[in-house]
Amino acid sequence: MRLSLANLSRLPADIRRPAYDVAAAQVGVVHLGVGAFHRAHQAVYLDDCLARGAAGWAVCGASLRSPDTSEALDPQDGLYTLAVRSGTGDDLRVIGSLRRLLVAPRDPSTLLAAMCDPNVRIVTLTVTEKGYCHDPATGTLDEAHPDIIADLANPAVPRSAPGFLVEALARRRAAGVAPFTVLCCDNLPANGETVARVVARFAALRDPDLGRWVEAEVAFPCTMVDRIVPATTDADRAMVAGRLGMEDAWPVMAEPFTQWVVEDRFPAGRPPLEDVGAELVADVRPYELMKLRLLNGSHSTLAYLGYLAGKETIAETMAEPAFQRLVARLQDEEVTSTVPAPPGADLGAYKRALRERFANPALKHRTWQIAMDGSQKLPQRLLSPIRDRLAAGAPIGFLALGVAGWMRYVSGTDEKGSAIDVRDPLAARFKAVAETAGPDADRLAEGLLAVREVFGADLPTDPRFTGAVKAALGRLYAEGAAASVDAATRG
Ligand code: CS2
Repeated sequence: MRLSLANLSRLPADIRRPAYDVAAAQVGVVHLGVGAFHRAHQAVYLDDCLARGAAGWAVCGASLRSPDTSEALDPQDGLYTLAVRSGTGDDLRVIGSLRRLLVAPRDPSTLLAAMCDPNVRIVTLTVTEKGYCHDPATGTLDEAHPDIIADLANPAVPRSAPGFLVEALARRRAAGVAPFTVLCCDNLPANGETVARVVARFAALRDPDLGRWVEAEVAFPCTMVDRIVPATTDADRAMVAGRLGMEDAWPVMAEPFTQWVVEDRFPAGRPPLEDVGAELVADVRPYELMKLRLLNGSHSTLAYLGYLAGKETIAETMAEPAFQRLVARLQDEEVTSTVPAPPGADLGAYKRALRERFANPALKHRTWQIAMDGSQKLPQRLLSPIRDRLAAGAPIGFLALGVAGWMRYVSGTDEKGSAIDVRDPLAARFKAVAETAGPDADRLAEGLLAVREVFGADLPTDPRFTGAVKAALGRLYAEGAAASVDAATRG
């Protein structure tokens, strides 16, 4: 038996299910990048909106790459299970907001048609940092990106997120349909502004007039999204099937915590998100800095150094006293001074909660998963706070240790001499640098510091930064990650 609309009534009583007529819900949101994070975050808020009677805000979810999600969920009428995992057990709930699934590479025109539906008033995105085809150091469109070149040459059959957004916006404009609001839900700095810049530039390259129209007419509110969502494993699928008494080909696993802070700028209308726990604010920036720097900055630091120390998951890494000290000192002594507290927020409580969230043993969040795409993540997570600290003449030792951990990781060889499966759009360049440098820490650091897309033009010329990173990388090679973290956090 498989999860489906017809089988909903066969679920055991302890499994929550959509409290509304799923089949009657209308699509009002197209989502690009329908992966686990979207399904454990925005889709849940929208499921709650639907349950409160906002029937026009169901989701059509598209994948820009693999057909996996659609193949798993189509036979289930788009239904899937959200398992919320804490120390006290797993709370299971079936989500119904995903009413339609599309696979962009298979059928780009159907996705474009869905984006042009006048009932669709918001296009949300979780395509990961690299999905915007931008330069991470400057936040501008990477005009040499192969997908951007392809989408400019053939705009009616896009591949990239900017390509789909601009083609759909241009078609709506031509048809006299008001533009949708573009809601980026990825962990980019100033995510709405960054995506606005990238999309307007792409549009201008197609046609300067279209570029001006996008700038003037399309809203790109900023958001801060937060929920830890590890990749689903076969053991998770088996657990869910056992509880449901039926198969779910792709449930999603999440922590209890969830937060969505949204800039309230939706000219075409929006669902009543404030009724379902989201925070609608005028300025997302302080929330974003708090989250990107304290949560994601610590996460990346734990991921690289934890992986090198032989740790499979973040919770395992956080079980080590030295790593607990690292997170505490990184956050308290370096990062907090770069984070303006959002209105009413208590940063001390936020950090304590974060450390508990990282330590949640029910979440098997792999260090390897978080280590992915470091070139796209480092700038906003570690390098921006480093810039702020340097400008203030303040020490950066723990932040630099995180950067050195990344360097050691992307060298592609672990402390036992085994290969690391480095996933990153710039992985081939890192590999070439590592091959030239061999085991020489200074040469590796110099080669990687020259990657302008990550470090920009300023940091590689600041000896306070390069000195701290080289010293930390030298110790990582000499002593290993576990001993380096231990030594760096004592005293
Ligand atoms: C993580 C994030 O994979 C990563 O890079 O740091 O996915 C993190 O779990 C989320 O941003 C939490 O909201």
